[in-house]
Amino acid sequence: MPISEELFERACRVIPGGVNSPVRAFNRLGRAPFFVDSAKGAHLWDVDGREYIDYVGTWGPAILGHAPECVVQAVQTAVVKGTSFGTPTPVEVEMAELICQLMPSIKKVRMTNSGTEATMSAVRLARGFTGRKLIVKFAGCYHGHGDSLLVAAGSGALTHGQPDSAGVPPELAELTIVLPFNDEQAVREVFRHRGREIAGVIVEPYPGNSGFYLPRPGFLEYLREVTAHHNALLIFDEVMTGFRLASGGAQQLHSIEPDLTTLGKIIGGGLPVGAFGGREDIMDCISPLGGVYQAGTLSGNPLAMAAGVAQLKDLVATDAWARLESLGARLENGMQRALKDAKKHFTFKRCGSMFCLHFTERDVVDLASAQSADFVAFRRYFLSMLDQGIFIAPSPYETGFLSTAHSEADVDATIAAAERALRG
Ligand code: HOZ
Repeated sequence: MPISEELFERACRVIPGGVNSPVRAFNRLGRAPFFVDSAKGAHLWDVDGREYIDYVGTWGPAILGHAPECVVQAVQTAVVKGTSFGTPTPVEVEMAELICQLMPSIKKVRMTNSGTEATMSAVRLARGFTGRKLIVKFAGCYHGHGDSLLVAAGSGALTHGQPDSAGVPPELAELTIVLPFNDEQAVREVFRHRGREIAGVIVEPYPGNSGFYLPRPGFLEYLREVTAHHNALLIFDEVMTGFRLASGGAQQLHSIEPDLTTLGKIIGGGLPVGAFGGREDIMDCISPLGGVYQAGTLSGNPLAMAAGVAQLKDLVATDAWARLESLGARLENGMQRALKDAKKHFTFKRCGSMFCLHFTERDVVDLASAQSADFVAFRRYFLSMLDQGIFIAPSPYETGFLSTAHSEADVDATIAAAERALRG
């Protein structure tokens, strides 16, 4: 029996579903997940010695690929000085300054240990600052697993059929208004009726948790306008897009200044991390300056900060975004060609290094269109790609990630594998 299968059997006995996060399960795909032994650059090796070109990229953080030299060195240097102190360290200041410099809408930033903590805290802060209760989110967007945001959620919650999680009291869920992404009219209506009760709108500016798709021209700009008009806060969840779509994230692409931004993934270089930041008057409402409480023993952890600072500095120094765009364009062209050759009219969406092949002929602009995808076709494609040594997320509702470590040869091999998978 392959070692992965043995491990999975053992894991299932002691870990719910055998995994420490539901997105890692291959449940609906009829196979056990593989267990990783090691990773370097754009490649993963499993415990059975199989090699994969990786497009999961640890769900976003690995923008320089796995174990990049700069991150490994930074962590090695930091670890011998101690792993956590529960008191401030210089590298936390460096990280905060770097974030504020790269994302000018952020005047002050607080570090957390995960994206979930960041979004949960941003929502509490929006409520504390405005004195209002309602939060608006968009169907299929995933903002971590805080109670207020596990309503019509994407990612693993959607994949496993639990977009509205059990255990979230209805009284709390009622405070979250869910609207279709890209539907300006729906946003207008809700603000017309309940504008004075809305603390904030939280949005993934480029949704990446019900597959990946793009905002219609003007949609994000409208969110900025309507929230400002009603004194509600605009929260950009840039956990996935931050420092990935551009040095200043999606907000830079649209020249929008959200009131608050949530971050994670890339800023930890693969170590556990999150952050939320924004306008100074809002951020100063957080304890110990203000009455909104938020805390964490390991927040601003020196290893995570060292890794994240090293990764961010390398991205800037190498202008990684130009390289990512060129790889992304190569992949997109090749995939469109492969689709055409296979006479499949599926929808391919991409921005920079984020992409998704939707197994539907409809244009994908929101959750409903993403859900029109053919799951059986996805499953066939996923298994064929895996068998050919290409690892994409085990769900049609996730995003593919390129890294600067992917080579043109990796991308071309992926396109060739996709051609075979689509024909099969
Ligand atoms: N935000 C991640 C991708 N959708 C989810 C990662 C996880 O839940 O483990």
